[in-house]
Amino acid sequence: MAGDFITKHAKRKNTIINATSLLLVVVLLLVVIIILLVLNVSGFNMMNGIAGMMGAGMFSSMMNGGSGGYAGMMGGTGGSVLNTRINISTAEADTNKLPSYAHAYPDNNTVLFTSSNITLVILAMGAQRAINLTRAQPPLYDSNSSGNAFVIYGLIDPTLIIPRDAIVHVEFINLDSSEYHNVIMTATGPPYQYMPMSAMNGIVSMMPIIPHANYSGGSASEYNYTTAFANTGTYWYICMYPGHAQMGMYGKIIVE
Ligand SMILES: [Cu+2]
Repeated sequence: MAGDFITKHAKRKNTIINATSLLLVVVLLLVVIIILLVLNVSGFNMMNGIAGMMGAGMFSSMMNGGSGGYAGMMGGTGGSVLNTRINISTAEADTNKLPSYAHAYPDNNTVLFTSSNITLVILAMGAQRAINLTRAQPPLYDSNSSGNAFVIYGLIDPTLIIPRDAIVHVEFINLDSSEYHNVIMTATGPPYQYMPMSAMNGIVSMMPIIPHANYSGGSASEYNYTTAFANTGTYWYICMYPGHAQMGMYGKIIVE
């Protein structure tokens, strides 16, 4: 009888200790979560943090498999590099350096490429900044001044005409002062949802979402990759950051 009592008492004491340590763990976890939230709110934009994680972690490692490149997996030529020390004024000047094999037609917002080896400089920024920089007009679907845009050889979200099987060296530079961007190429056209996952159907090339430029330091993030279109037809270049393609951050590619 006495033994039974001692065992019961010990068990009860154990339960109390277990409950106390569980409570301690929960409180500790809550404190950590609160600290993380406070850091997020004061330190940096939470969406950017999540998109950055999606970009650098999910897209890069899952899709690109490190340095091999998604284009390589898909039969393109692959290879990708992230450079975070591109000078902002150099990048702005690059958009007006039209290569000899590229012809820009502002009247119908089109850039025609006539080479089988193409360098495609793509800048990302706010739509109003794109207008100020190029003095060109965005397409109607991207004319909301609070939206975002691509600038390619002095035009805003132009239609690109590219020969089939041409090797396309994409030099993507994020010139935005506050938003993350990327550029992917896909056979799926608009409309796009807030999370533009439909673009994964017919995907041609993929890259991480990269950080905005640092204007006080004068530098921007650049990401280079190489791709190719094996079939003629209509494709699209779009930004995968949540909401951007939905608001018009995309353009058409005609492969012929
Ligand atoms: Cu974007």
